[in-house]
Amino acid sequence: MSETKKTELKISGMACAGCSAAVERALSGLDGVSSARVDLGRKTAYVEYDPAKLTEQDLKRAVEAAGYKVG
Ligand SMILES: [Cu+2]
Repeated sequence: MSETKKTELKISGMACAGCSAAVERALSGLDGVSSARVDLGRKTAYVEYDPAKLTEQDLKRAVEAAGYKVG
């Protein structure tokens, strides 16, 4: 059984549902992410991931690679 860690990332640069969908896709596409949901109104991504495969830094990098900023 792999362990799951939950985290919230504050994301800036999202303006519409297309942006939040892009961030969700970027996070969901990572190996080790079991769930990624973005709340556009709160500008927050809720992510569940396997800490044996990924770090929070990897999540942050994926969001930035999609063109948005974390923090
Ligand atoms: Cu947009």
